[in-house]
Amino acid sequence: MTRMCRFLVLTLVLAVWAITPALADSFLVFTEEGLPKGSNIFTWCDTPPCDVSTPQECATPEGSHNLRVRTNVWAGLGVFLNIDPFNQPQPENLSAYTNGEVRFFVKTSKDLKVEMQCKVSGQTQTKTRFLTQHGWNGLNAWQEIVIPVASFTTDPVCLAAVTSPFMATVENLPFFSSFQIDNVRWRRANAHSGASSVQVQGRQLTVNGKPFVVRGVAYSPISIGEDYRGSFRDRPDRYLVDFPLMAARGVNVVRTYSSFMTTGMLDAARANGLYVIPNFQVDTAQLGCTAGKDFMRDRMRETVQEWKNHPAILFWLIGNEVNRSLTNTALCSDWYPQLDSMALAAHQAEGASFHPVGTANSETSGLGDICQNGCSDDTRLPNLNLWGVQAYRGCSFGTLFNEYQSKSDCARPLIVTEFGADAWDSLSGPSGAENQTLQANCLGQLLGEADQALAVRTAGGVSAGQVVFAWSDEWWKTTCAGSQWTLHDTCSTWTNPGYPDPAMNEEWWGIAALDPADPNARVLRSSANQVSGSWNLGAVCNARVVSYNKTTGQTALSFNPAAGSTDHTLYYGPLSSVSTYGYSGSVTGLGATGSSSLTLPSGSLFWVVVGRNNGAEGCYGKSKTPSATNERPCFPNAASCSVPQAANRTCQCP
Ligand SMILES: [Ca+2]
Ligand SMILES: [Ca+2]
Repeated sequence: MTRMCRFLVLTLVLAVWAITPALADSFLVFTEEGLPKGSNIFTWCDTPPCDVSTPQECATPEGSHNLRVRTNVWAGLGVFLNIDPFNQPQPENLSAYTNGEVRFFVKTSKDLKVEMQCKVSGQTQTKTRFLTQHGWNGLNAWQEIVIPVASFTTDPVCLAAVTSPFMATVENLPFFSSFQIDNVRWRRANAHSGASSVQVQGRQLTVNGKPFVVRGVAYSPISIGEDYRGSFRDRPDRYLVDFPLMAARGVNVVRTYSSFMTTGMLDAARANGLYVIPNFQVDTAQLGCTAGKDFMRDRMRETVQEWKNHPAILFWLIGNEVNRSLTNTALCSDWYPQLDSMALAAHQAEGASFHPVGTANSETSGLGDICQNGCSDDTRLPNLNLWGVQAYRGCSFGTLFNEYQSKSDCARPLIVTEFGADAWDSLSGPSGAENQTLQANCLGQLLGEADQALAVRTAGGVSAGQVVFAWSDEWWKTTCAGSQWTLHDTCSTWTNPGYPDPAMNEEWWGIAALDPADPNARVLRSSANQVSGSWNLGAVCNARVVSYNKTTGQTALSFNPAAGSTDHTLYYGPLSSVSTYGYSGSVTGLGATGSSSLTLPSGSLFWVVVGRNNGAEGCYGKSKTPSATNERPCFPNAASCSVPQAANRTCQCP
């Protein structure tokens, strides 16, 4: 689904409600996503109104817009935080950045005065530095400047009450000179360790050597009354509520829509057994010049360097539906070569153990943009490791997976990076109604098809996983007349005849609804049960011996794979111990297709087959003898499982 990234700046943004600022690894001051929540830009110059604008230029360090100041004699601007109803900035605690730095890009022919302000005991304090004190090369060309926060001040009281994190002023200019600023942020070093080893093997992924299937949700940490920019700051108010609920549904991956991350968010993901797929945003205006492409690649490399060592990182997704807005010529000559060079830069930034790199394409011409011969096939994109596709064909994927399989020079895994159905049925009653059953049935069909397309599940399967769109409703999204961020609008902005209700209701795609009475409440829809039924580890059903060679022990099994599994293990014991489940050994690595060959030890045995995913096991099946749980004990015994059992496993067989 297209994300609207409107560039909003120079407008007074009023805080809808106050959220305690959380400490993050970067505090974004001025980026392509605008300004911090509740902040605004103030300007000053010799002859107001000051000529301050945000021109769009290809050769811009971050995205395609920057801040430009033009003046006669002197002029400047600053970002001021938490503007109150009296147009006064209010303090923000940035003391976490005491040992950090203020980073920004500047293009100027004159030295600039760079300042920050804080408010201590009602008194404003201004701390001043000059570019020449921080390595400015004096050229009128984009240069990144790094000013240690400590060179402004080391006073903890001041840093706990920052009212302006960045001001820039030029003085005594000749006529009509200008300066430009971009990508201003406060940053502090973070230290991560224990990166997960993520590999592409054929059409599959492995994590730390084990088969891994992406069972993900699209996640935008945005509350009622906010727009997409809510994702550009640390949101413990959202993720500490959402992540445990996701994990309980069998979700193992969170797919985001920005490369903005915080250590707190990633730690919370890992604590809940989740991996994260950050999404580096691509501004297609930067594809128009070499400098723009270089800047884009530099920002990607920087993201990888900052976050590669965190164990929650699964892989890098570059671009969301970039193919949607480009002609085929531009795709083949500008975007795909750029994508490959960014993938290479990411690999080089990590060394031999790099995380995979993929992109998420929209189905603009079916799968025509993917593995296009002579344009985006494996030969042309040697550094791309996987493809993402966002598929909205209705309640069935139709021939999507076969189409991908039939492509030549296209051997990588496919991940459905978005799919789903909305929960608003415009055909219900005179004015439409929420229809959880419609959404749940549609999603259930899609989940089943996606599961069958998995390479771990079906011989010849092309898929390494899928991402449900979306975790929660987004009240900011429609742009119909009268729609508001504080309203759950039901208008439709596009039509898709593939669905039973062809009206696509952008604000209703969540498997969790939001509650206007409680910002921390999530109301799980029926569709969330479809997700847990498909993704939470289940039991193996209909296990049968297809063949058995008494002399060699060679055995062929068939079984219905456990829901949510990526692999299976067989546990056996002497038949004489069956009444006590006295296991004596195991055979691992049976795969997840439900068809396995293995060698059993000699003698009379009992055995069970158990599903496995991500280091956890599912149900061992139900005992014939009713007991407290009726679930067979784990290996080697109920008191100590050799592999932990998934908390939300199910034991049902149809
Ligand atoms: Ca609908
Ligand atoms: Ca709305």
